[in-house]
Amino acid sequence: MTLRDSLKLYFVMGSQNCERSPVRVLEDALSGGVTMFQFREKGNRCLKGQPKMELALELQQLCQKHSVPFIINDDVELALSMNADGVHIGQEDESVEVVRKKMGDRLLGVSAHNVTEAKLAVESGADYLGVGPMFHTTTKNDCRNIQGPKVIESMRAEGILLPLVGIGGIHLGNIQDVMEAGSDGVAVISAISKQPDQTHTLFQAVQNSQLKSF
Ligand code: FQP
Ligand code: MG
Repeated sequence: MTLRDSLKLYFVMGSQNCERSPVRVLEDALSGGVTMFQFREKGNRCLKGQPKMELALELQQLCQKHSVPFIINDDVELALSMNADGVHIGQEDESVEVVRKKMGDRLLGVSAHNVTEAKLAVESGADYLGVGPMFHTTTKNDCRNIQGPKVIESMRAEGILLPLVGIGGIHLGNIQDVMEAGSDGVAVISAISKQPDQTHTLFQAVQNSQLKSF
């Protein structure tokens, strides 16, 4: 599978996002067709230290069973120590160049909110971009202004060819708008963590809107 394929339905989650056991939530999500997973243990009621690492290891094993890339949010040291497939960092995290050196050939995702940030991330060695927030979201409390799918359109128009996913407030009803703007896939937290049994429906929606955009 190419990275573009892996980004189709990117599930981002930590224990703070789950109404039941995160292991069960991820199991259902993987069975439903999630193509990439990011462990984002962050915010209210999140785990730290040893319990965080133990959960990370358990979720990594599930991903390996399904041959789905396992990415860690923010925590580069944890990613290296457990040999994760990659990390995702944002504009407020360590610099892209430094993390690229630490990560070697592993995957490096970078958040970009506009064309300038996107170009800089590409030059600095990102493998893919997370672009958002696409829509209103209550999941991330320090979130930026809503960019809308148009920001993806403008990145493509400015010649950014790197694989990218939209994130932020994405659900069944707006997947098509994100895909038609030129996204390779969608990243979601709540749409799956609150309804893991809806995963396959979301996957179908990504697949269908992808066919239409060609
Ligand atoms: N895009 C993606 C994904 N994952 C993310 N975690 C973010 C964007 C946001 O550092 P950041 O990254 O701006 O905030 P936080 O560390 O709180 O998540 F690629 F999955 F689309
Ligand atoms: Mg971050």
